[in-house]
Amino acid sequence: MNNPTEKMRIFSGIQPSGILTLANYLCALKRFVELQDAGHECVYCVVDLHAMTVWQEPVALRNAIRHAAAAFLAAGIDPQRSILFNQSQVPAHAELAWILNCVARMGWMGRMTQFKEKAGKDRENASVGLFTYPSLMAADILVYHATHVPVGDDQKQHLELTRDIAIKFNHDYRLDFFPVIEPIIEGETTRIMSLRDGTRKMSKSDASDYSRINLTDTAEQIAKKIRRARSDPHPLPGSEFELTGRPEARNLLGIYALLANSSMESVLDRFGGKMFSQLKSELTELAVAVLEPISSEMKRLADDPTELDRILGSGAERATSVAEPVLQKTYDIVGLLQSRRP
Ligand code: AQP
Repeated sequence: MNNPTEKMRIFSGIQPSGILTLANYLCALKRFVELQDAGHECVYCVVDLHAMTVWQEPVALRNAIRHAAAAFLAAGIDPQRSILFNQSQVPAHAELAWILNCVARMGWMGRMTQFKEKAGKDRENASVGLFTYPSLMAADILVYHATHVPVGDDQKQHLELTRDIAIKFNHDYRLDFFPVIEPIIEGETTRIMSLRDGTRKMSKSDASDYSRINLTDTAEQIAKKIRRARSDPHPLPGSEFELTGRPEARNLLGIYALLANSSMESVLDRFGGKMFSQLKSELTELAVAVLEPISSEMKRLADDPTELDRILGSGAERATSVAEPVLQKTYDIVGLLQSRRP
């Protein structure tokens, strides 16, 4: 648990690789808002360059960038208090990523499970960007000298790699320049699983729309998806021990706990011995109540793309003013000549 009085500089991002999901909300956006509201200095980014590591149709990508920005705002990110922008508007990310590519080792990248999962069996055909994705992620964080990074559990390995890159850079150049970041992966449920398979993570790019709840889903769509969510034939478990080997039960109960801001223990107490149908009906009611204000605000914001672009542009200017001096100092440390830059 973090010390609430400690001043932290937070960085995190979300890829505009599709419509944001309930998992993005519960394990990322909701936490981002809590950290902002706790008074920390927060930099939040729509990581559009990361989304490009797999093919994106250009018009759809542009829409998805605005849609993701709308999701941040609708969830409660205040662009006055937090810096909110899209990554490609701040070139320092890609520039630092090149330097960090030269620090990171092939072996480190080769061990990344996200690359293995996304590249699948056809690894020869995966983009080089997908392979070097973690260096860009390290640059996103380190270019702000961020100290803490809130993410879902699926990003833990990439954050460990960010630490390794920072440590190696500091060691190679005999300086204490990049902070060794701390991940913020807190709570009892840090990974939300697919509604169709409790052993696979809920993902916005999953081929099946029934595997996830999108932040833009209507009440009817949410109800239908939860009704169809995979379950098992037994009554719901009443203790943490009984959850073993019941991934679908664990997932739905975990989602309920996060939406209700309650502990897993109290949710197990409430539903232990009951049928899945009861959990599904109460979960639907709760999910609709939490998501409805967010989706209607997203809809309202989406109707004004000029305002969204203005917010992202002004966030990018603020982000640049933090990132550029760090990049310049990095160029200086590694011995690059920058006579034309102020
Ligand atoms: N299923 C999940 N459970 C917990 N956290 C999750 N996050 C995403 N899915 C889950 C968290 O959301 C933040 C943004 O993730 P991202 O969109 O940048 O990348 P991702 O983790 O690869 O998410 P997706 O939905 O699976 O995207 P695609 O399908 O494009 O690969 C991160 O903090 C992540 O941990």
